[in-house]
Amino acid sequence: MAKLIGLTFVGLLLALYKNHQSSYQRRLNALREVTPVDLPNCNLVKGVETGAEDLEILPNGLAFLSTGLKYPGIKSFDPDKPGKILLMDLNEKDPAVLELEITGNKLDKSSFNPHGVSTFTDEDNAVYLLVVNHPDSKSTVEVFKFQEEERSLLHLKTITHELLPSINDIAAVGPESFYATNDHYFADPYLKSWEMYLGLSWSNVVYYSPDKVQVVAEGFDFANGIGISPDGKHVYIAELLAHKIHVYEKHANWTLTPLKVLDFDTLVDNISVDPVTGDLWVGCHPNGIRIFFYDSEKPPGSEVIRIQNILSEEPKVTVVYAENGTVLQGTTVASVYKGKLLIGTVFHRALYCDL
Ligand SMILES: *[C@@H]1O[C@H](CO)[C@@H](O)[C@H](O)[C@H]1NC(C)=O
Ligand SMILES: *[C@@H]1O[C@H](CO)[C@@H](O)[C@H](O)[C@H]1NC(C)=O
Ligand SMILES: CC(=O)N[C@H]1CO[C@H](CO)[C@@H](O)[C@@H]1O
Repeated sequence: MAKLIGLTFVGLLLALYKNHQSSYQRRLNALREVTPVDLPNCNLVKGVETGAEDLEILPNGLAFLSTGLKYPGIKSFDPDKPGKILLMDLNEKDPAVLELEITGNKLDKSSFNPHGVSTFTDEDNAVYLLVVNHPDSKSTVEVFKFQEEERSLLHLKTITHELLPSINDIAAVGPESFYATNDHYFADPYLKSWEMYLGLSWSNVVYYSPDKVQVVAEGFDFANGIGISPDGKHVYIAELLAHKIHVYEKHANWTLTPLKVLDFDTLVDNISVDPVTGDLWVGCHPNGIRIFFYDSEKPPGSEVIRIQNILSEEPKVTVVYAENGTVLQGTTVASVYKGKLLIGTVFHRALYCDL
């Protein structure tokens, strides 16, 4: 009898394991292969070799790129060098990148580890760059003022908060206020492995301002990119391991209510909203195993999708670019400017194409 119970117990554990194993494979989209989709005139951006995890393009064509991210368990081609913020002028014919010098004396540049970036432009046209930073595995948001003439960033402030333990991405709504997605990577990579493996969906979204900080959405299987519609009425959140994009209604008091959810066959990372058309451009990982377990023989591929009319009954979803990793590995973000597409990656290169 005892033996039977023992065997049943082992059987149960095996079934549980198998169940998790298959759900894990499904969440990571482990079996997906990429069908290539090409774009004309693609060029790798010179000077980007260690990632452009996030980027944002200002309406005047100046683009900020964060490079050199060190992320627990994820590949880095230069793990000993601090990260940087790069500037690219998309009005130039063959734009190159320039490292923005950081001025001010409160930021430790040797441990600078930039991740998500977001800009806010005030009524006097001053541009603030908010950067998620992970110095020594902590999570902070650094506020910079962009000095366009000097091509530098003046560091103004470091923001930390107990509700922001492990920030991934931010969407600025003021010089010191933003929505942020929290994953658990930096808070506790070990716990994160279990959370990821078991699909515990502990990830959330927090609204931060100097007077109020609150959780505005939760229960995500790895909340990643976040974006705001041009009219400021909707917030889009990418749920990486559930392959979903959530649309929320944004209220005057900054709370969010769920409106609709879109499903994809790819791991959706960062969302960039075209300020002119309102289209969403999403950098995606077609196969998550390859991004989380790097193998140079089977590198992670790249995929960029565009979503048009997201609020309508039938949004139009187009795969605009897809590639198996020979050219571009691990795309996280894509953004448009005047008929061109700039594509960034976690730890690899950046690609600039005609649309
Ligand atoms: C925020 O505004 C929404 C919409 O008006 C309302 O339903 C909600 O109760 C408000 N929440 C708080 C905490 O004030
Ligand atoms: C990726 O695609 C290219 C061109 O289609 C092909 O030559 C290459 O073998 C593929 N690589 C992998 C790792 O599948
Ligand atoms: C290009 C682009 O829009 N990137 C966005 C990635 O996501 C963060 C917020 O989650 C935005 O701040 C970036 O602008």
